[in-house]
Amino acid sequence: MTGISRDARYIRDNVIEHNRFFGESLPLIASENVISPLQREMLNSDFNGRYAEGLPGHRYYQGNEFVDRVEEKGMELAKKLFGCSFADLRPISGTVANLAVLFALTKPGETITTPALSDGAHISTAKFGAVGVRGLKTANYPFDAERMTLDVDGTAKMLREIRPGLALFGMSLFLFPAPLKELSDVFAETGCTVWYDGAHVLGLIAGKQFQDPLREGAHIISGSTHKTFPGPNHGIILANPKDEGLGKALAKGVFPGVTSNHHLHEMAALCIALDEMRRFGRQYARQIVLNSKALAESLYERGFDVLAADYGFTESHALAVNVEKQGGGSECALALEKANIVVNKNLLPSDTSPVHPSGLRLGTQEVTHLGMKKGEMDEIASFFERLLLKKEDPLSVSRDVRRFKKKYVRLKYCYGEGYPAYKYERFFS
Ligand code: DSN
Repeated sequence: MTGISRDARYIRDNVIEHNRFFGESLPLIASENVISPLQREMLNSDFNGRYAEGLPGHRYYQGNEFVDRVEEKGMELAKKLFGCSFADLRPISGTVANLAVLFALTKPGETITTPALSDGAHISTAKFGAVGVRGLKTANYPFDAERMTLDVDGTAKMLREIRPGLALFGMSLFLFPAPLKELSDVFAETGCTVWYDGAHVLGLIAGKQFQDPLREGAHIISGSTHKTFPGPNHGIILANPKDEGLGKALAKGVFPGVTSNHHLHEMAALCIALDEMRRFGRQYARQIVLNSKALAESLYERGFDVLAADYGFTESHALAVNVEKQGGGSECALALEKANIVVNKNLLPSDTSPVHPSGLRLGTQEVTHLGMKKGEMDEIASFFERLLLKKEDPLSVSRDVRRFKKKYVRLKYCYGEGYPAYKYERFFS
């Protein structure tokens, strides 16, 4: 076999180093996760190199017999898991899913209502993100920063005044359920289509440990499939369309709207993830929420300014900490990385600079996937305390983090439980 080039070796070495780094670190970014060995097998299949534009049974290429079977099974699994009549597994990311919804349901120049970026909305709802690409205007809901959720009365008033065709809910800093039930009368009165960006909480919804948007007033859920939902990097749209036209419009928004091919290897891995969540989802999602509450409590007791302290901190996988007094989000995130703790800086309500925000956002979905429970959350909080409050040297904290992490590098809540989560498989020596 021909040896690989220096450049190829350089690339591979860096990927191997990345795997090693994550294997030795505490992954606490609220939008990430690791996947099961069976999903990895799908990613490594010949589906990667193929095209299947269109929907099962209505493709533009030959060679799709088995792809069609897989995608049909996945759509069936998604409909059952989320209790809906429409499932599209073709968006190749959460943002692409959002673009597809926007292409299906809006026209340039219209106004949609959304949460504000600084209150935790996703970048695709901003003018310089997907809604801007679609040429839309946005109006932001009023927010209750104490409770870290929308101000229900203010939002109701705003929806009555603006009467948007499309009202978007859902966040990237998603601590508490969106008040859909509370607003359902207003939705009916104004006739808006209610769209829920569930990227962050999709696994919690699948595991029945958060709100159930499609039963609370939402018509559409979009999302990525790799956060609390422990699947491949991909996207999904789920809906209970008000009429047949809505399902058709959504499907057309995806293809030919904003995708051509839909990354079939990821789609196959997503189908496995849907099945894994049917089997393991409840237990997994329950532990994620228990862990985020425990981590928030332990950080708070150690002296951190964890948001929404009077309201139980969080009901999701995520929590937010104001670290202004410890030097701000950027500085703290960098210090944590030196200690092998991976988090991201985050805008908090009233912040204006995304480069120097005052917050850190933490998520427990990946450490939960690795088998951690309440006791481990306390241990993690103690690393934060040593580093950010007691200002201990990052390298000495890092030594203890790496020692601690050695026990948590194998997957739970999936087929192949116990498989090494950060394993790198070599094909060349
Ligand atoms: N950028 C992701 C997040 O961290 O929330 C969402 O796409």
